[in-house]
Amino acid sequence: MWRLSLRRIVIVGFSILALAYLFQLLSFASFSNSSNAQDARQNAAAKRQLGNPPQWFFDKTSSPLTAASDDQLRSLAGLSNKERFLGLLQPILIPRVSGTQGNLQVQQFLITTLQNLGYTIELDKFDDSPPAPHARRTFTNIIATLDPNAPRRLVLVCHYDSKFDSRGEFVGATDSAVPCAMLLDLATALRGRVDNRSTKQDITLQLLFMDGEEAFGEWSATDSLYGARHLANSWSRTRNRFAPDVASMNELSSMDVFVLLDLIGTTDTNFRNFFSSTGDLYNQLSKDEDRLAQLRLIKQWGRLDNYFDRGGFPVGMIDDDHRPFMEKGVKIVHLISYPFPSVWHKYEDNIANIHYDTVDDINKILRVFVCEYLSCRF
Ligand code: 1BN
Ligand code: ZN
Repeated sequence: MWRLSLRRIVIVGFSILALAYLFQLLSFASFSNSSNAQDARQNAAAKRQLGNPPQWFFDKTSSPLTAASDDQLRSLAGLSNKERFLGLLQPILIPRVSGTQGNLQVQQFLITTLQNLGYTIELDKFDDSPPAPHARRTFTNIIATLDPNAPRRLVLVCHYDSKFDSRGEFVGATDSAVPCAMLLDLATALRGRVDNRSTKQDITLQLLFMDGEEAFGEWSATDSLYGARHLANSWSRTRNRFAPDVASMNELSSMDVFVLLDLIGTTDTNFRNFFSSTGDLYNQLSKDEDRLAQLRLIKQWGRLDNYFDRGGFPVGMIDDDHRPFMEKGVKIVHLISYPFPSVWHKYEDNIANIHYDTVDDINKILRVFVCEYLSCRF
């Protein structure tokens, strides 16, 4: 009698458990079905509202970061070459005020170097008038794209003009000859690893060399950011070439993120997170710094802290070439040293105050970040 009821209890118990499991499976399936169906309905509504953008436009919402392995970090760090970097910096390190012969000379150097690296070049040329007594002049933004047939772009940016000074001697090493040389160095070091679009996504590398960032007199809305204002306006008015039938999409829709480098190269280089919308990317840069430091692949010479401040919360914004793009909805990472280097807008912002080991550390961090974003070949 006792044995029988025990068997019954066991059978009934198992049956209850099996039923409960079955019920859970069924309810989960119907829940995920209904949430999938809900997602699909919402996506379809968003698509209709935007005029049916292509899939790559929706893929942009998640950053395609794949962590590099330790061996990959070693291999990327090993691509540094001091002579190569200085060879790329030296031709830029001359007075190059917009509309002058020096500016034209640097333009030609950038274009030739990038063409030799396999980039497709577009020039955004326009005339504008700085305040008197400065004459009306031509400004030229240089757009270099690795694979012009890829619809999405990881965009790295510097300004190649230098600030006007009455002596005609200011060379702006940190502002922004070094950042521009860093972009050329990155393109050289990663040649053959990011030949064309990423293997995982429809995404490529685009480098922007902006003209007319500097004010000729006092920094103001009309006397500054000549190139950035023109290019952001022009791209916001141009239908996206990868979605020509979608009225809501313009050339800016192809930018995953606009990463601006400025005021880099002295020992007092420090970055901060200015934008919560790109906090994940800033954190990745900061993680890359940590991993390179742990593997002793960067020097962090004489520093008590990291290059990438871990303060957590974003601090107020600094006006720069990103603003016209940001105001049109482009996501921004602003890699500008803050506080500004002590040589900022002084004649001492020259090669004597550039610290190669600092620049090289940041070159390595950027190389790793770009490879993680674009899934480099190794
Ligand atoms: C950066 C380098 N800037 C100029 N040269 C931008 C800037 C704008 C810096 C306003 C300080 C104030
Ligand atoms: Zn400046």
